[in-house]
Amino acid sequence: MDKINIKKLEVFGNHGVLTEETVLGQKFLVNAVLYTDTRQAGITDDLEQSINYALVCQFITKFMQEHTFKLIEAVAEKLAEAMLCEFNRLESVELEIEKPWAPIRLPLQNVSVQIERSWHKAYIAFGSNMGDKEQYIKQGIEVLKSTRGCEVTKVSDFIHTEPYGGIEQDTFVNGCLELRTLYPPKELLNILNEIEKNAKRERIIHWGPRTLDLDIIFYDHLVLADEELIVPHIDMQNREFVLEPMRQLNPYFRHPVCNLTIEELLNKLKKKK
Ligand code: PH2
Ligand code: MG
Ligand code: MG
Repeated sequence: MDKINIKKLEVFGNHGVLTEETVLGQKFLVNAVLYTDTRQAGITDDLEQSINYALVCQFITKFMQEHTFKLIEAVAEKLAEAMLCEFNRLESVELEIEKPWAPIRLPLQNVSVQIERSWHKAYIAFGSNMGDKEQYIKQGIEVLKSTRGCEVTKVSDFIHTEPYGGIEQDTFVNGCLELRTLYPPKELLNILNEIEKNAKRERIIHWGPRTLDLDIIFYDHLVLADEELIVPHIDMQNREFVLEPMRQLNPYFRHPVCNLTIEELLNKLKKKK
């Protein structure tokens, strides 16, 4: 992707572990790489089509003056999040916070922390088969929408499905949503678990009745498997109640392991039956 580079923006701030640092303040230098598509701005010569780097520099300066953190790690983390939420066209940011006057009583030239943070695209399947099923789902989606660092970009129709997996239980309402998120996979999982808990979800029977189930189906094209989380969802290719709503959202999304599109997976599953 294209980049806009900001080098050595000087900000006087009060970040530091030592009290003296938070009282007296010191010089910080910020390097930022803004990842954004500059093609349209390049063609039209229109600032509205890009990110105004003057505004970005003002934003960084104000943020670093109005907040106080002990660690430059925290300065970088919180500033990156704030920038990604503030500037619409900013897809990803590399941030380096330098502290050239770090008072460690040794002759160091410079010390800095450098991070990269991005928006990610995840697909979440939702399901409910207890109580007011649609209401539990709608409420869950509202909570996601109001979560900072999460934007719900698409929601499929709600479909009514028969229970899958051999446990006798009530019919389900199912669907999928597309999420733009700043959270890495496990933090996203924790957020979804928290929303399930707030919907009075109790984990009694594995695969049993639930007020609200929120499963990560895809996270970008990432492949991840450990005891806590498996992405893509390990059984999604066998579940029409996931593939059907996924087809509505993005039929040509390609499963990173099977290397088949949603549409191909769905056709394959339907043939099996
Ligand atoms: N979820 C399960 C088990 N079985 N069946 C349907 N129809 N819908 C579900 O969401 C579902 C299921 C475990 O997550
Ligand atoms: Mg599930
Ligand atoms: Mg689940």
